[in-house]
Amino acid sequence: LLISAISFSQKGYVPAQENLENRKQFQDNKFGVFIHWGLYSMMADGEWAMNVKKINYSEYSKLAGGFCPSKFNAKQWVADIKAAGAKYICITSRHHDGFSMFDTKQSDYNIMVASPFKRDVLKELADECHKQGVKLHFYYSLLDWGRPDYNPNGELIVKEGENKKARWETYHQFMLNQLKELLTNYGEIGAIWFDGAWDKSKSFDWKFDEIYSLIHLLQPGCLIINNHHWDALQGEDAQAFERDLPGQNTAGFSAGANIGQLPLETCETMNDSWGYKITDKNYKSEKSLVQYLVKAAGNNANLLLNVGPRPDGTLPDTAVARLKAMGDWLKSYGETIYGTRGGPVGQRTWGVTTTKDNRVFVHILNSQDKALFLPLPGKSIKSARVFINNEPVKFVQQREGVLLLLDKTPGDMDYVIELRF
Ligand code: JFZ
Repeated sequence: LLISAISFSQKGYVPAQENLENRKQFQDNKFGVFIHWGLYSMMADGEWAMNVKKINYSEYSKLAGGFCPSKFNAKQWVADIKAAGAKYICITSRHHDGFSMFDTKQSDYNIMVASPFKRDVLKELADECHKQGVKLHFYYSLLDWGRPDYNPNGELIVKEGENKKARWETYHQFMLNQLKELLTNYGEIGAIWFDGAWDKSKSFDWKFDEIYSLIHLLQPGCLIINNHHWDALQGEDAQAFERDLPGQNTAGFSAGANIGQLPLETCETMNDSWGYKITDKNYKSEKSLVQYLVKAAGNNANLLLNVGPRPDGTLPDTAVARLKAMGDWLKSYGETIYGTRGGPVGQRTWGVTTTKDNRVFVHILNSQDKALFLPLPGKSIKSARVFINNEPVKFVQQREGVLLLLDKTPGDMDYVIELRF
């Protein structure tokens, strides 16, 4: 396949049958684990360390010579992530620092050539994911702090005068070549998750048409997700919301994004960092993580929850403990999350609802009231029960909805009432 020969466009993009099936499965899966792992993990100060600390690029790249995550064990990672109840993994194939965590022929700045480790961790992870039935997504940065042909805005990387020599074409070709490798050498890939488009103005031409065409040509089922914070573009298969539930904009990233028709995904950190940060102990509680997953589901979105592995290749203990806790909760309550869609009642201060077939799950996350009115005009309810023990819940059917009368004040992490219609 000659990439240079690809010129067709995504205008009028019609997703292939397997793409539509993957979109449905993606939505059914509801919960994925995000992994930010790279040279920056060695600095233990987040994935932006080079930029934040204004480290010269050639100095930073020397980290590769010491990157030897001898405790990396793909089997263990996938087992821990499965135990969390997560159904997919999205891992950084190459972050903004430009270091490729896979066997690429497009640059020597990669784990096989520049590090003493010389193991293709993405390949090991891909094989293990396929073995254990977990979908694998690749994060791919559009922005590169090191390549002069990316023409970064940051003067700290590009020497004076070098900007002028930047040739965007070679960078674009480099990305196409790497994406071809990622979609050829690692079996079935669930999604490519782009990031970094926000580095340029909205009018900048990334030639997504060509990039997306290549991906859909190589793997028509592969979902394209782009964390650009705008409305979805032609050719994309799902819409990402960074550190916010769809429709919210508390992190200030998603102001330009309306909720579209595509599957939705919210990504969030488990502590306050994406890449490993040794001082960051600010882990969200088990309760707030479970509740965030529930709220995402209630808002018809997936949760992509991040962990930042240590430079030795292991997941931080607290992260593993939190994943385990979520998995334990999902063992009991997964039925009210997996395979559901958000609604019919939108998010309220007391919680959210999810739906599957003729059932509605009322997730009471925060309420001291024994009475709860659900606006469900025109719907008549057959039964209401406490999900976990099937005990009947009294209800009063009204024209505009149903009034639930609980025996006790809901106090759990998530008190779930199942309604049948
Ligand atoms: C991006 C990355 O920069 C970050 O390192 C991480 O990978 C995260 C998942 O995605 O985060 C952003 C995205 C957007 C902006 C800043 C950071 N922005 O719009 O300024």
